[in-house]
Amino acid sequence: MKQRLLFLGPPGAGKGTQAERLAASQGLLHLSTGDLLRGEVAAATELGCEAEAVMARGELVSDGLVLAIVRSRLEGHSGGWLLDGFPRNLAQAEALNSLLEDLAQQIELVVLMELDDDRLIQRLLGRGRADDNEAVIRHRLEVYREQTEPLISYYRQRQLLEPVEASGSVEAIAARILELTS
Ligand code: B4P
Repeated sequence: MKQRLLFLGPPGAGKGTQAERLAASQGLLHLSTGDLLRGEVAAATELGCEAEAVMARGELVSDGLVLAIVRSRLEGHSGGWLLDGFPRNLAQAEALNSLLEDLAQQIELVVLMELDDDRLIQRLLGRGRADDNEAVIRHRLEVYREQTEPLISYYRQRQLLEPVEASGSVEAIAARILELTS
């Protein structure tokens, strides 16, 4: 079983849903930068106050903030991990590479969850989080295309990328992912 994984994909593809499930069943540390940022917002920390307005607009929080969060969680953790929603641009991917070099660890698999825009929008409208109204969702999709999609060829070139069709039941998608990680 692969122990160091990234989940990549557009907003609403189900990264969080699948990551939580796989991490629990395989005993991996689940690091969702979205969840961690929402935790900071809820606790009204300095970082949370900085992140709140950016997230509400559907834009990406600054690389420095996100990196500090990821670094503090990965340092001192010796087991496997699953990064969900991070990296989200090339600068974050490069920063992750140097962090992993420092820790003498390597990514073993990048799971790309693929779903068409209509279904992404339907799912997110159904979820109804604070940043899930249609205008913000469309902006998040644009941000994904511009900033996150370049990571697909980045990880493909490194022969780490495995695409997964993210439609169907949660169980069916989980089974597809499990097969890739075994
Ligand atoms: P995230 O928290 O990462 O959330 P997401 O991409 O919108 O959703 P995800 O793909 O995880 O979908 P989910 O499982 O919830 O990002 C939120 C914001 O945080 C970003 O916009 C940004 O501002 C900030 N941020 C996060 N990471 C950052 C970073 N690295 N750098 C900078 N900023 C960062 O599923 C969505 C819905 O679909 C749910 O309602 C779920 O129940 C449903 N669903 C899941 N699977 C389904 C299925 N098979 N069938 C039907 N419905 C399904």
